Amino acid sequence: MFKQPPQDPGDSELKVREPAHHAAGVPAVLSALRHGVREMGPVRTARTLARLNQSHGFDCMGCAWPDPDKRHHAEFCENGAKAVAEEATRFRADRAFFAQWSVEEIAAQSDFWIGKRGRLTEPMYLAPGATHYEPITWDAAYGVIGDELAALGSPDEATFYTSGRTSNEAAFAYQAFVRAFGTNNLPDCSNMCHESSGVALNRTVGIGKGSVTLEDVERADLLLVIGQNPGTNHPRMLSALEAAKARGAKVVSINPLREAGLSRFDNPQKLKGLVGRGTRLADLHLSIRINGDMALFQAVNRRLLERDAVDHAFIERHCGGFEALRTHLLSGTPVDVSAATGLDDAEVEALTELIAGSERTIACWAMGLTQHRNSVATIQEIVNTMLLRGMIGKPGAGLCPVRGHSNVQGDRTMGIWERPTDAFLDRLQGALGFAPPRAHGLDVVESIKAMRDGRVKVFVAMGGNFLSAAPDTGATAEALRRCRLTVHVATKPNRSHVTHGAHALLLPTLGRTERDVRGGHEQRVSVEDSMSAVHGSRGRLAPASDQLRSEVAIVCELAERVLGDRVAVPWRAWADEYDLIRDAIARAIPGFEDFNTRLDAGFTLPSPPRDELRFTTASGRAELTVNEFEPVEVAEGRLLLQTLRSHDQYNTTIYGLNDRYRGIKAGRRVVLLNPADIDALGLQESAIVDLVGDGGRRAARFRVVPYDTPRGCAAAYYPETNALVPLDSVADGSGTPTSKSVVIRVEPAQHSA
Ligand SMILES: Nc1nc2c(c(=O)[nH]1)N[C@H]1C(S)=C(S)[C@@H](COP(=O)(O)OP(=O)(O)OC[C@H]3O[C@@H](n4cnc5c(=O)[nH]c(N)nc54)[C@H](O)[C@@H]3O)O[C@H]1N2
Ligand SMILES: Nc1nc2c(c(=O)[nH]1)N[C@H]1C(S)=C(S)[C@@H](COP(=O)(O)OP(=O)(O)OC[C@H]3O[C@@H](n4cnc5c(=O)[nH]c(N)nc54)[C@H](O)[C@@H]3O)O[C@H]1N2
Ligand SMILES: [Mo]
Repeated sequence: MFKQPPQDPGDSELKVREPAHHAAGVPAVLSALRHGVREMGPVRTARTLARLNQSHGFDCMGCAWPDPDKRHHAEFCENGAKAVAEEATRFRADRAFFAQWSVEEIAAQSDFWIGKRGRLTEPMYLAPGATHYEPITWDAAYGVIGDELAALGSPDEATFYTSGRTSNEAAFAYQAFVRAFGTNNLPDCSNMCHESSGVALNRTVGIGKGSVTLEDVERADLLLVIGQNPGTNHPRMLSALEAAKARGAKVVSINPLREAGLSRFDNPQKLKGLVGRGTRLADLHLSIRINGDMALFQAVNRRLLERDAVDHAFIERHCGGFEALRTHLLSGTPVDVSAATGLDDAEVEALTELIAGSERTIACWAMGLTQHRNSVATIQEIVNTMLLRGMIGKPGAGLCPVRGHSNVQGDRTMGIWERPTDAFLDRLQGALGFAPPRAHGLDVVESIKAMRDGRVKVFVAMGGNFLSAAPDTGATAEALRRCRLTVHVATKPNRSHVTHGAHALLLPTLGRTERDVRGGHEQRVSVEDSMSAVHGSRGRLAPASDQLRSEVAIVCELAERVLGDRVAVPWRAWADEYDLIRDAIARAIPGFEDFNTRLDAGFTLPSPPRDELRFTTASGRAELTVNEFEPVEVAEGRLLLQTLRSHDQYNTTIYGLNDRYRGIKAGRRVVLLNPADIDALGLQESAIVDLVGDGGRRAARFRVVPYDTPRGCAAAYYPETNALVPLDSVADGSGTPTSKSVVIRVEPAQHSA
C-alpha cells in the first residue's frame, strides 16, 4: 500500500490563485491527514496523532508555542501533524539507497526530494575520495571523529553546531562534552533566529527570554503580532488569540503581508470553526514596509510622550534612561515615518490610540523583526514602548518573542551558546568538576568564515541543515568542503550531508516520537517552550531502525571515546540513565532544583521581570534605550527582499509544494511583488526572472506573482533564496544574517529550465 515517495513536479505545474482569507478549518484537517497517510499509512497516523502534546505523550517538534493545561482530546494543529508525519514516515534512506545514489547524484536533487527519501537507518561513512556513503559501525565512527579531533592543533579548530530540536538532556551533555574538549565553539540555529531578541532583552530587562505565560495571553486586552505568521508557523497561537478575542481583547497585526490566520481563523478544535465563519482576529492590520518597524515604534513612543500617556510611577520605580529617551524622541532629528513605514498618519495614530488605551498589552514577534541589520535596536524600541506603558511584570502584559524550534530556548538554557557568561561557567565548573574554557567561541557566521579560511577543520552538527539554513549558500558550501571532517547527527538526509569535508559521517538518531530504551528501561527527555515552561517528552513509536541511538547516547559515547578519563564526568552512566544528567543540570543551572521530581508535573522557570519586577541588568533597572534610525539603502530599481516560509515546509524540510494560504500551488520558485513594481520594472505577471544580489549572487528562475505587499518589498521562500543573503550582512550586536532585508534586483532569467 506504500507507494514511492513523492517526486518533484515540473516547473510548468505551478499554479497561482487568490490568497486565502481564512486559516485552518476543514482544509487544514484534510491536509494534515493527507500528509500523515502518505508518510505513515492510516493506522499509524491515527495512533501517532493521538499522542501529540498529550500529558503522557511526546512534545510536538513543530514549534515552541506552549501547550494549554487543559488539553483538547487532540490539540490538533495541521503543521504539528505534518512535522510528526515527516519524522514517523515509513520511507527509509537505508544502505541500499546510499549504494544506489552517489553523493553527487543526491546533491543534484531538490531539497523536497532529498527529504522525502525517509529516515536514516544506520551510521554511514564517506571515505576520503569516495563517491558513495557506506555503512560503518558506531565504534568505528566514533574512532574517526576521535582521531580527527586528536589531530587538531587546538580544540578551537573544531565547531559544534546545534539545531533546536535537541532535548535539554542531550544539549547539556553536548555542551559539557564540547567544553571538556576545550572550546566554546557552540554555534546554534538561534544565531540565525531569535539572537537579536536575546541581545535586546538582556540589555534592557536583564534576561534574554520573554516575560509572559499562556495565562497572560488569556488576560491581555491588546495583543500586538509583529513580523510573525502564526497561521503557518505557530498555528496553536491562533486558538489563544481567538480565546483572547472572545473576551474582548484587540489584536493588531504589523506585517508587510496580510497573513491568512490573522484575518480569519476557523478553529479546527471546534465544530463552529469547521462549519462556521470563524473569527476575525486582527482588529487593525498595518501593511508596513520591510524594516519599517523601528520608525513606527519611535513614532508611537513620541506620541505617547507628547500626550503624556506614559506610566510615570512605573518608570520612576523601575526604569533608567527616561530623560535621554525623551530628549532624543522629542528633540532629535525627525524621521520621515511615512517613507520608512509606508503607513499614513491615521494608521500610526490608530496604533498609538490602542496602545495608550490598553491596560494589559502583550507584544509578540518573530523573524519579521529579528533578521534585519537594525534588529536589536528595533526590538529595544518596542521594549521602550512597553516600559513607557508599564507593561512588564503585571498579569496580562509583557514581552513575547515567539520562538521557532521546539527546544531552541531550552538548548540555550542548557548552555548551547558560544558566548557563555562567567556565572554560567562557574556553576558548570562547580557541578561537573572541570574548568571550562573562558574565551568566547564562534557563532554561525563566524564558524563559516573560520572554515572558509581554514581556521576550523572539523564541523559537527547535532541536527539541522547547516548548509541550507545559513546565508550565502555558495560560500557556506565552500567552507564545509574545506573541512577535514564533517559529521551530522540526523534523522533524515539533507543537503548538508552531501556537501561534505574530506571525509564525512552520518549518525542516525531517534526522533522525539520514538521509544528510547536505555539501561533496561524507557527514558524520557525534557524541553522548554517559548514561555519558559519545562515538561517531559516520551516517544511511543517503535524506532525507525534498531540501529538508531538517542542523541544523549551518541554524545556520551563520543565523549567517552574522545576524552577518556580527562574529566570526571560519568559519560557511560549518563548514557544509560538520563535521571543522572538531570541531577547534574539541577546542580548547574538555576531554576532546575529537584529536576527529576518536578518534571512529572512540569514547571515554569523563574523570570525576575515577570515574577518580581526585578531587572538583572548592570544598573538593576529596566533600561529605556536611545536608538538611532538608519534606513537600509535601496538604490533605484532595486527591491528589498524578505525570505520566508511557505505553509508546507519546516525550515529547510519541504513537506510539500503548496502554500495554501497564499494561493501558491505545486511550486516554490515564486517571487511576490507589488503590482505597481511589476509594471515599473517592466515585468509581466508570470514572467520567469532571476533574483540577483550584490556581488553577483544569483538565485535562478522565479515566477513573478502579483501580491498585496508594499511598494519596493519582495518576498520569496527560504532556503531557495539563501544564496542571495550576504555572509557579511548581519544584525548589529547579534550577528544574525539579515534574511528579511536582502537588497536585490530582478533580471530576465538567464538560462532556460
Ligand atoms: N510549520 C512551520 N512552523 C514553524 C517553522 C516552519 O518552517 N514551518 N519554523 C519554526 C522556526 S525555526 C521559526 S523561527 C518560526 C518562524 O516563524 P515566523 O517568524 O512567522 O516565520 P517567517 O516565515 O520567517 O515569517 C516572518 C513574518 O514576518 C513578516 N515580515 C517580514 N519582514 C518584516 C518586517 O520588516 N517587519 C514586519 N513587521 N514583518 C515582517 C513576513 O511577512 C512574515 O509574515 O516558526 C517555527 N515554526
Ligand atoms: N533565508 C533565510 N534563512 C534562514 C531563515 C529565514 O527565515 N530565511 N530562518 C533561520 C531560522 S529562524 C532557523 S531556526 C534556521 C534553521 O536551521 P536548522 O535548524 O539547521 O534547520 P532545519 O531545517 O530545522 O533542520 C532540519 C534537519 O534536522 C534534522 N532533524 C530533524 N529532527 C531531528 C532530531 O530530532 N534530531 C536530530 N539530530 N536531527 C533532526 C533532519 O536531518 C532535518 O533535515 O534557519 C535559518 N535560516
Ligand atoms: Mo528559528
